[in-house]
Amino acid sequence: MLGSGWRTAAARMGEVVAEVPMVELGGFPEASVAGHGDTVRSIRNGDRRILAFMGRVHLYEGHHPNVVAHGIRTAVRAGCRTVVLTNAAGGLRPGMTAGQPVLVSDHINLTGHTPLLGPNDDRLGPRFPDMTTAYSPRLRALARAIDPDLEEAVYLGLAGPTYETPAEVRMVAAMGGELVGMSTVLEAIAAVHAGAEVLAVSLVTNLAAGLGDDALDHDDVLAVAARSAERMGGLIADVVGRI
Ligand code: 8IG
Repeated sequence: MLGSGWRTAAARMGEVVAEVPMVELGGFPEASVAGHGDTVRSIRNGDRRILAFMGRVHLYEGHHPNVVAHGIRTAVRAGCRTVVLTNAAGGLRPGMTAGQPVLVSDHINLTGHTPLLGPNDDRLGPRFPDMTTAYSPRLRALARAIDPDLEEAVYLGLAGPTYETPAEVRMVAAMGGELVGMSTVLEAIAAVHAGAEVLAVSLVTNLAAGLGDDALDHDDVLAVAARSAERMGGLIADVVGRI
């Protein structure tokens, strides 16, 4: 699932054998302005088959957590056993810099939501999923073997769409959040529930509000993401090729 700044990575994953608008698959929301025309690609990479979601649904767009998780559940039902989540995020840990990719080692879900409310469908997964190793240690080790400079950090997920106030940034840091963003945690929960192995990679596009010199601006975020696209594309394609 390719978030902001990561979409060009799909071009390096292999041969595209099909590309379908998500809305045509059913269960996905009508294209919003932001997510206009997002597609899913079926990619062949040697013996592997990759489903690349060229964009995602966010909670802040007003969608139910089950809609946010729908792509993950669709992929797992289609046979995917590994879920790779990418995102852009704010960095809190001292020393982090814009343009740096970071492996997510764990998360704190402060969105106030989960895609697991309601009766549990035992065919999909357990009522009380274990989250001890939600972000696969095996896949993180594999990614670090490819790029030894990769750091790991705890991702704290908020609903957004506002960036944090300075007081909220202090709260996030006090709670142990080292990356902060508006995606990923609900998808990771749905993937773990469904029995998939999860790898998540954040692209630090900005230092969290108040930690950098400037006010946060979405265009700056996109500019950093665009500059990092090449490295991110290579990284994710290499990882996916070796899973
Ligand atoms: I890119 O600083 C990106 N997404 N919540 N805070 C939150 N989400 C983000 C940020 C950030 N940067």
